[in-house]
Amino acid sequence: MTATTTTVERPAPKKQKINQFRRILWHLNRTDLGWVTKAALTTLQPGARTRRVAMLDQLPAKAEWSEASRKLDQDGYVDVSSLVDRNLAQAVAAVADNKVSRLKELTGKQQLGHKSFWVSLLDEDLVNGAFATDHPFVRYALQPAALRIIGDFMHDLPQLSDVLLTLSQPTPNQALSYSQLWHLDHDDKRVCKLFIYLTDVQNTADGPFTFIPAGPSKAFRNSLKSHMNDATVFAKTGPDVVKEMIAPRLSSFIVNTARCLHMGSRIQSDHSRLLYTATYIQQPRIYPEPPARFRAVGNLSDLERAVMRL
Ligand SMILES: O=C(O)CCC(=O)C(=O)O
Repeated sequence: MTATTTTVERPAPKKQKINQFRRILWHLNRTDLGWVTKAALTTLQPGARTRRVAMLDQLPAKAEWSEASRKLDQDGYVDVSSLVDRNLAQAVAAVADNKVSRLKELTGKQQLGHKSFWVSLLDEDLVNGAFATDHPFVRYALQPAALRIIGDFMHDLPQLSDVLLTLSQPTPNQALSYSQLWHLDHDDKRVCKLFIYLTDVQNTADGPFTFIPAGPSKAFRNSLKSHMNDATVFAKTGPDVVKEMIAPRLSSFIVNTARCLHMGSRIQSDHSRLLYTATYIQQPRIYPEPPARFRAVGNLSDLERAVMRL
């Protein structure tokens, strides 16, 4: 038998160049140059923003929501516990409690991610990766108070990007990683997260969401460093600017996580924390749209469809 050799033609490194270009763009978008990308993409959709703003204007308005929006703009965060619909928060909590009561069953099924301290419990609620729009997690995120407060801050109808339930647990003997370290969110240029604590967060041992308000966070605005330890951060700001969100179950707050440096889930032994998160961005997204996260179920208004891009 004779051995044959085949010469494999290597493809030109064009793809590599595109990937390199994307990587550079991704890094640039994390700095203030990302606003140029945002402006360019906005001009490619003439009239879209005007239509969204007209929809935003259809939402009810209240003086205390405007005040919350102003605080979000100025400080980068606002406690909205007294402004949001308590019944909707209870409905979120009921779903979450049910998941936690079936923790063993659900973690057995979970597709384990890279964050060992975070357990995602909602996988069973997804069809092709998408939530039904009548899911309590989606209903909470669509409530007028949230859309109005975030929308007035963005001067645009927000896009609901994702909803999430995370159970944070202790990770003894492991170095801090990912969201346990200080970071900004770079999903887009304007990112607001609406949280509900679904367990009491009474002290540092419960791993509170911890952040630095927008003003002192400016020092990190154009930093290409991604996840930083306390020493690196405090060298610039000192520790006094840090705010820990210590609050009881069902407390709800909004944070502009693209502007406020933040971390959390540093859970001490015997503690755990259950957290709901809804993430909103301003359209058009500066990165390609991910697969649909929501699927229409029941009656939806045009405004709700626009918020979820359905
Ligand atoms: O677990 C936490 O408290 C931090 C969450 C976080 O970093 C985020 O939602 O962006």
